[in-house]
Amino acid sequence: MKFLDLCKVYIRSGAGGGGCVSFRREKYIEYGGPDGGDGGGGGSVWAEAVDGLNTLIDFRYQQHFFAKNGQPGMGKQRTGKDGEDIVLRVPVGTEILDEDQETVLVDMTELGQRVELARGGNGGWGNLHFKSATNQAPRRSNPGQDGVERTLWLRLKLIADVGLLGLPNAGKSTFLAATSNARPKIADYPFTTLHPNLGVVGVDNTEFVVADIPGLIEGASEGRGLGDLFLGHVERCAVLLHLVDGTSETIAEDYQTIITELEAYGGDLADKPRVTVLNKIDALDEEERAEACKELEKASGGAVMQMSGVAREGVTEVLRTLRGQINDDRLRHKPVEDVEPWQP
Ligand SMILES: Nc1nc2c(ncn2[C@@H]2O[C@H](COP(=O)(O)OP(=O)(O)OP(=O)(O)O)[C@@H](O)[C@H]2O)c(=O)[nH]1
Ligand SMILES: [Mg+2]
Repeated sequence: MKFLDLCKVYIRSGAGGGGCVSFRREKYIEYGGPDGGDGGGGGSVWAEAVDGLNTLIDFRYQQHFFAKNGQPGMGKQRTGKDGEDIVLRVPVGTEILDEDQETVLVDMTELGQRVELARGGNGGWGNLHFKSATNQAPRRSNPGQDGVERTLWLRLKLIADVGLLGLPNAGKSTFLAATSNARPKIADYPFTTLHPNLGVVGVDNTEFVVADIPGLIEGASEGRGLGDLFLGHVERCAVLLHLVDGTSETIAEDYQTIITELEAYGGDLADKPRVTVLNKIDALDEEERAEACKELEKASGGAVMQMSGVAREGVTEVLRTLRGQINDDRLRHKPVEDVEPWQP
């Protein structure tokens, strides 16, 4: 699955209906007076952040969103009907940008957030509205206001739930590739990953987003390697997954290097829930596994899980543990497919 993260939409709010010029005409009633009603207001175009979406794919198929015009006023003091509003349903985390693709108009970060993108035109006044003591038979009415036409961009920033941490070559990209549909570059040299990758990972009917970032090295906070700016991408994560290469000779130091960099980065990153995993256990025998695990447990002072991204050993357990650290309202639930397949 490819992440559609940028879409262009064309929106137009409805124009208001015109006011009406009309006079009361009835048998035996002289000077019936003006009775032209007002026009109805045009519909507005709104955006709303809704649950259960995680791509902008719907906007690939429908790009035009035009709200209805208001109906004109009519005689007998009848007001025209208002045009109906239109709502663009976008996933949480969508940014709405102006036509220049740079100005961010609004960032839809909260569930249920609603913004008006284009207001419908007001309806015009009918001549009933213009009657006064000195002008008892006005022959004027207002036209309705025009609608607003805009071209906008929607940009979805997937907010990752899990951030991957580790030295270069710890197997971060391999883990992402093994568990999601993302296809990051994987190779046995450091700094294979130059840009963060996102993938949607599914476990037990729930889904969450994992971010794979470039490896950190000692001194990253001072700009060594690729620096630690990438940690910004995992700042909003619920939990961090720290991978330690089990085939390394220096497991305890490897672990400590990352923790030192995390603390140097500042913010609350070092206080985030963290899952520590000994990776690449397929390359170790029983004895080596136990030894490496003990060393890592001692260094981290907490529980350590074992996994192999290549052999997919222990991967599901790690995913379940991560899932347990993510709030239920952050998790995306897979749509239940209980619709019967169509049959002739
Ligand atoms: N034996 C073994 N090798 C692994 C495992 N996971 C990754 N590797 C190997 O380790 C090397 C580095 O893997 P990557 O996934 O690119 O590592 P990375 O952490 O993304 O590295 P950077 O992007 O450079 O930070 C590759 O040659 C992988 O084949 C594993 O579970 N077992
Ligand atoms: Mg990588």
